[in-house]
Amino acid sequence: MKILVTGAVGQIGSELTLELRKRYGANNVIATMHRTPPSDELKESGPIEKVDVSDKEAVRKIIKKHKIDTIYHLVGILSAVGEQKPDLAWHVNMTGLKNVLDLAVEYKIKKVFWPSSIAAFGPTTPRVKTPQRTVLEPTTMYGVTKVAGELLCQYYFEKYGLDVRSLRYPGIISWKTAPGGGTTDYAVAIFYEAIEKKNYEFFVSKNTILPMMYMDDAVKATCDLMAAPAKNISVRTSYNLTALSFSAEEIAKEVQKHIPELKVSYKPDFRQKIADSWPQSIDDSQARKDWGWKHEFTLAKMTKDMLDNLKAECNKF
Ligand code: AKB
Repeated sequence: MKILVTGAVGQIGSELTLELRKRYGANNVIATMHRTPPSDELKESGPIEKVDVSDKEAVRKIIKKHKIDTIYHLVGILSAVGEQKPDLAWHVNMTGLKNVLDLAVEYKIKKVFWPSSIAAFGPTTPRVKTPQRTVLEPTTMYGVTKVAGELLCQYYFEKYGLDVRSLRYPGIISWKTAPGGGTTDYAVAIFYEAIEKKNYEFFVSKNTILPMMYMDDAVKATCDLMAAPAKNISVRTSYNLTALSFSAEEIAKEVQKHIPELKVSYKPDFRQKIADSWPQSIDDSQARKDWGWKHEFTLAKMTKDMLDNLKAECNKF
């Protein structure tokens, strides 16, 4: 197997790439990035290349050079940045995906993974236990690119038989690489600020509830989906996926069990409107039925693991 990972320096890419190198051999996983420099761990653990995914010929060169047969296309502009730079979000998210899908057909790539998000849903979607098949009327540019991307993936599967698989990730919480420009970022930022400043100001209200997941579970879900037999994959747009749902106040209280001095306040900004347009909880029973999805991390277990790892990182310096 020769795997190409685009966006390998991002929040999910930085951890998924290392897991893929562990599973399939370091030299078989080509990590690519555009402007952000790779971490030492990524650079030293296997091959890396620089590429702008909106440049189709540049992506083609890498596919040919490394005889790629599997692609994890993770590059994407997230919701908050997407609202500030909608043209950029459309360009990166849509042109990048279309290039990858076209090249995948041309070079007979065996499997493609592409992440969708809870951002594919909007204010007209049922917000509690959101079903797999439901109204998709997002009000962010990021969400628009996710719905269009999901339909494009399904189209390439139906028309060309391309084995493309996708997950609608909830907010992902992790300690290795901070997320960049999302609405769910507060659920990560609170951990950093709790350790460094003992003070955190949420940019959403305390009652804001969103679906979330720890990175270990997100990486496991991605690997499990990609390893599942094609006959089990009944959803070719994108699978609903979830682990936890909690309010901003609930995560603050959980962190305060470990750091009682932590003070929190709430000052909602433009991201509140985005959060309010997304579901509070997700029905992911189709993923659980089709390919055996099962999450492991509870809010308590995740909080402890996050704090242990972040504190250990801080002690290194
Ligand atoms: C964001 O907040 O934009 C992302 C997402 C839910 O897709 N974390």
